[in-house]
Amino acid sequence: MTPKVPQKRRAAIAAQVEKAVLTTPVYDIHTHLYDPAFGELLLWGIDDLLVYHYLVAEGFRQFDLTYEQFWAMPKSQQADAIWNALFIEHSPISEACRGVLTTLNRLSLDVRKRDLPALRKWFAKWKVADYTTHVMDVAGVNRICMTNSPFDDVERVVWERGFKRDERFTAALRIDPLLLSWNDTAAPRLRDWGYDVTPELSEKTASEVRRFLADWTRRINAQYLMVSLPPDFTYPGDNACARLMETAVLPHCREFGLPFAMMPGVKRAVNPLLKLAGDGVGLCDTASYESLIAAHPDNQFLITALARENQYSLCVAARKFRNLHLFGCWWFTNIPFLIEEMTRMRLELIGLSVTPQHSDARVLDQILYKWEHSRRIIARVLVEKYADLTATGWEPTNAEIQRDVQDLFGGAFECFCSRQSAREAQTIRPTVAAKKGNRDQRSRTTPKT
Ligand code: RAT
Ligand code: ZN
Repeated sequence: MTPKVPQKRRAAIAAQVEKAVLTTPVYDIHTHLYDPAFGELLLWGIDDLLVYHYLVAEGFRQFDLTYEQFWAMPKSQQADAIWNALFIEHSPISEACRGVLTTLNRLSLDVRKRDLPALRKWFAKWKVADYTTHVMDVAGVNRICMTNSPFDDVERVVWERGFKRDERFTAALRIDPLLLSWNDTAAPRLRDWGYDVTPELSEKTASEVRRFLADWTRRINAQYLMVSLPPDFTYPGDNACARLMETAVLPHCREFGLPFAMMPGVKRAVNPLLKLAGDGVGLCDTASYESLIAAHPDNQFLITALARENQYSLCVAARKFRNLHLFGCWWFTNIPFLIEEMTRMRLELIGLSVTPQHSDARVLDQILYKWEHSRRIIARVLVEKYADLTATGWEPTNAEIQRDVQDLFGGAFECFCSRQSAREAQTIRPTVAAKKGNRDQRSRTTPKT
């Protein structure tokens, strides 16, 4: 039997791990936040916290209001309704409710008074630029990856106009309509924007889609491409999604040295009356993802799946494919019970080659609670793991613990992304230096101010 770790030694490990986990800055690799230059697209403050779609779904379980009545209200009234239903009339114990309270607590606001007007007054004093810095400092988040869709009309014009980038905000090119609504949305839009595509996926069309992806990759300096996928996605398959992946998206990712992030398992609009809050979950077919990854060994894939039941087979897939990196506890899995289970399972099956969490924040302030809650769980699991090592006589040093935590909070992700670049340098271009030149050129071509 492995010897037990003395209580004192365990307490010392816990102190070291907690310090590292609570103080190491995070690169938040998937959010719906925006560089402040996007103005109103960057949501923040108490009303946006309260009308978060996770809370809207919970609110409707308590409201007497009809869907129409709720959606007809201005934002502040919707926030009042959610506050009353979920915080005043019932104790706010769900993860999304608790999140609002952790957020306020991290901002040093007194939540005991249950005084929504006073909270609104406090937020009204802030200017967005200062508030962004304040929130990022308190949350210990130093970089935030946005989700950027050329198909979003409000967002697209900001990119086309050009602006001075805030270096703390990186970009990810989101392409759901391209892969999931080719005929109805993407093909006509691309044609409007001057790309010579046809609904049939000819060679010419694939090359025009690649031109579109190249333009947007350069314009936003994308760090990766991403898509959310329905449970019934299959590969190989004779569908537009799989064919566009093969003929345009994956060749593009190889050319630019970028990973392709897939988020499987979302059933869009299960209840359309709930709008953004109306999406559901379904099991994905892990074998399809294995086939896709196996067929493209020169691509790097990031995956976060929505269904709890897919997490185990994906961990096993990650053991088989070095070009697959798992990340985050996405959306409905972002609750303490599942974060703990998933983190423990991932660390036990794939060690530290994983990014255990992303925030998916839609409101800036949410990074305060999402990271606070996850950090505590990650620390708890790590303490257990290091204690197990100590029991064998392998004493983890402070420096080793620090290194490991940095990997979990963005280091492993960046290393994974740069591996794609290195591979590209070997297979497509002659030297790493040439690749670096390509990256520099990409940043240079990002439109300025
Ligand atoms: O978590 C969420 O806010 C969802 O609405 C989705 O946006 C999801 O994260 C996604 O990226 O599709
Ligand atoms: Zn998201």
